[in-house]
Amino acid sequence: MGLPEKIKKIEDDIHKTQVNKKTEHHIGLLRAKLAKLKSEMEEQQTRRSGSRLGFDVKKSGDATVVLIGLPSVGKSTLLNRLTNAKSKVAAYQFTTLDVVPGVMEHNGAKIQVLDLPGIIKGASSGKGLGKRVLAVARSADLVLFIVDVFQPEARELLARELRTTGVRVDEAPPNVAIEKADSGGVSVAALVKMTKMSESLVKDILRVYDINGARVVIREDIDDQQLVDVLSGNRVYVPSLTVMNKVDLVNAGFTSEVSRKLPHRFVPVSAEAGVNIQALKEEIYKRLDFLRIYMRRRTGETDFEEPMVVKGGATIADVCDRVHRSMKDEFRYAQVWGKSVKFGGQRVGMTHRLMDQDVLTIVTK
Ligand SMILES: Nc1nc2c(ncn2[C@@H]2O[C@H](COP(=O)(O)OP(=O)(O)OP(=O)(O)O)[C@@H](O)[C@H]2O)c(=O)[nH]1
Ligand SMILES: [Mg+2]
Repeated sequence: MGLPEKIKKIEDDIHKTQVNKKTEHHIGLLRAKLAKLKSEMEEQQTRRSGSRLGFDVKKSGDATVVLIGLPSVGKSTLLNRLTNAKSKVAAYQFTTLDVVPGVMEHNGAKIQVLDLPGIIKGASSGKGLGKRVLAVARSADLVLFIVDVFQPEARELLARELRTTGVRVDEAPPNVAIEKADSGGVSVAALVKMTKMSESLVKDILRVYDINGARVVIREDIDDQQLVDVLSGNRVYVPSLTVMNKVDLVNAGFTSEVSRKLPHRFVPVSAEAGVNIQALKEEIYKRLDFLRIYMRRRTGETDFEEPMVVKGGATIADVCDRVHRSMKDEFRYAQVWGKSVKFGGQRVGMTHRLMDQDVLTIVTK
């Protein structure tokens, strides 16, 4: 049996099985098998096509934001509003056929924004340019879902297509550690009460992934799909923001009515009329979770005029990389004043995580 037949068989099996307490284990296991076969097939296809997936675009700036939406929702119009770019805009679908980059400057950060072709249902399984578009989203720091005011429910479709390609939107990586061992079977240490899956299902799913010896430490109440995410090792976790475009076509009452019905918060804008663009820029900036780091020279003056903008979670090592290529080799220690340390001037090493508005001195050899 080839891969497609195996996949079909499991899908049918899942479909046939009624979901209840008794079948939970069975279904969880089938889902794990299905996920593994699908990624095998994915690998096979990429090998065959021989080409790299995605569009050729060089990352630049402090962070990269991608515009994901159905055709004609106004992605290109919005890119042109947010940045210096001039992406083609037209009233027919699939106007944009390639990635178009632009740069948005906000609060001292240079943010790369990528306009992309529209995607449709089935994009992740190869419809249109879908796969290539979704591949670009994998390397983004933020996904901007663009929806039309008349079709806001498209947000779910877009997130589902991303999910299928291994992108987890607004989720944190599961707090689970799997330490492989050569032998000794699988042991499970659950540090929280597990309500969504049993220990035996954890063990069986590990077996699907050919792991027969390991220590699994579970620090979060995960389900079988999250465990599969950990095992597959190629999931990416990206935050998102939803933008509702074309609000100029409706009245304010309509917009707030729509927003009440939606499970997600969104930013209403009119890309064409230029409504609420400044607020959107601010939201994008906030969602990217930037840190402003003020560098202090060894002589004692601090440059409060031009902070270095780095991504949230950045360490001293990340700052070193930004200052100079060989900085890390010359590094002795750093001193920090601000929220990330207990006292001002505290000495820290390369792995220290910085916080917004920290003042930093790097002492080199
Ligand atoms: N009324 C109104 N029309 C808009 C707005 N933004 C875009 N449009 C129009 O919607 C149509 C599609 O705009 P595009 O920016 O080309 O849409 P797109 O999402 O890039 O489309 P594709 O590249 O085909 O996926 C054009 O006719 C735009 O003028 C808006 O805020 N309000
Ligand atoms: Mg376009």
